Amino acid sequence: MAVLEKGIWYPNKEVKDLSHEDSFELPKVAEQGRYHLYMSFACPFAHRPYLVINYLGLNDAITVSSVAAKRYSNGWLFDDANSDPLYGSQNLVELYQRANPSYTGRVTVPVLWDKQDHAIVDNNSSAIAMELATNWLPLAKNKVELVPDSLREEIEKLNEWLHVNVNRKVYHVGFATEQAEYDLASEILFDAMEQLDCRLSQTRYLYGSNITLSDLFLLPTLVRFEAVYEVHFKANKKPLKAFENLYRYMLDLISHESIKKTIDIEYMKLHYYFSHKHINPHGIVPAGPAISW
Ligand SMILES: N[C@@H](CCC(=O)N[C@@H](CS)C(=O)NCC(=O)O)C(=O)O
Repeated sequence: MAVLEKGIWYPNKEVKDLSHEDSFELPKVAEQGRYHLYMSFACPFAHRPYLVINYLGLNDAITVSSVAAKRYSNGWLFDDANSDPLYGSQNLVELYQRANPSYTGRVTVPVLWDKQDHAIVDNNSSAIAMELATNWLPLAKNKVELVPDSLREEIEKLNEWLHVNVNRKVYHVGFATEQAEYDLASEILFDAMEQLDCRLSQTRYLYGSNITLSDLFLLPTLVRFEAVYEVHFKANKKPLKAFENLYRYMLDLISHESIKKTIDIEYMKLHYYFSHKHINPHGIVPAGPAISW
């Protein structure tokens, strides 16, 4: 773990030692060309706003770049393949320090960056994804309402449930250090998967026949399951393929070219297997599994 505390970088400090974490609450306004999204192709949370940008066709309205796949104890880095297009920074810490020289908190992706004020607008993936899906719609080429007004409250509730029981829970499974902790996390995760599989036996997407923001919250975890979570995180109580409806749903979503192009399996594998030395000490990246989609 690694944190910034009053602007000073501690690569090996436990996050629980932090007395508080600063947040960014700059005013948000959609504006063509003004903002940049720093993300990582590996991170399921950063995948949310990246999916919204691609599905809605916001690519001309906002620029996007990824950090490097390999993460070391000193945090997210940039390299030749994935450089910082705005400032040529060496790592993400520099950007947080540039935005707020006395920042205290984790240095995470995604980051929504204001190119005009050289500032972080937000670093919360749920809030960024919601913002792009709603207030940025006028700038979108594909003007699909991912959050119809009549469903907004329900979508927010389901997104939170997905975050707690699926998107984050799979990390609790993978990072458990005691059997009982693993067993409990695995049970909660796979109960949630069963519930979702059942829901999707009745409906094409989570809310009927139209894709909503909730689908773009669930998908990032599903597309990482076979290549990473089943092996690296031992999230294999039941293979994803055996959840017939969830699997059909995942394939349906990725049949959209704008969604499929956001998925980079090789980058994901390199990131997870190489970077999590506490669960894969030699950083060996497995050859498989072969992904059939
Ligand atoms: N608040 C964040 C958390 C995102 C998050 O946990 N990102 C991970 C990568 S998947 C990260 O950057 N971790 C770095 C760290 O915790 O030091 C969000 O949901 O936007």
